[in-house]
Amino acid sequence: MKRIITYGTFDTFHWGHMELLRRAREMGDWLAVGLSTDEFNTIKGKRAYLPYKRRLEILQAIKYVDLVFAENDWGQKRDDIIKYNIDTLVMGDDWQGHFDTLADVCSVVYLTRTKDISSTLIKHTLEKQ
Ligand code: C2G
Repeated sequence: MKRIITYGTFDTFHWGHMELLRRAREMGDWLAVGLSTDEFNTIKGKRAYLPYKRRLEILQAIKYVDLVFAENDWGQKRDDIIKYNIDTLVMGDDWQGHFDTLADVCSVVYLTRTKDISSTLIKHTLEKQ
């Protein structure tokens, strides 16, 4: 049973997020997602359009996702990987290299970001209306 983990805000859920989750899930048998809380987004300098509760409900409805838990800070990944007995951490390649320090507890894979879609683009389009 190959267990995969990934993290993110997943605001205004879109096919770029879906493609990341699909490819991550297809690398194994089980996928956990660390979902950034609203408080952690403040630390990340991000303001999500949707509150955590809504973003959680959306991710829980995605067939590629087996577990969603709160991501509260940058430093919890190592503990999460051990707690959930993770084989592979998967992130989009905008994070290329950022999590290589975790390579002693799991493999780390960066997948190509899906082009021409982002939560920022969606939010800007929404705000213009
Ligand atoms: N993503 C993607 N293609 C896009 C947009 C996003 O592949 N067009 C990927 C990102 O690379 C990331 C995941 O989808 O792996 C979630 O994206 P965000 O919600 O923007 O995540 P981020 O704010 O980068 O948070 O501790 C890690 C952070 O929580 C990651």
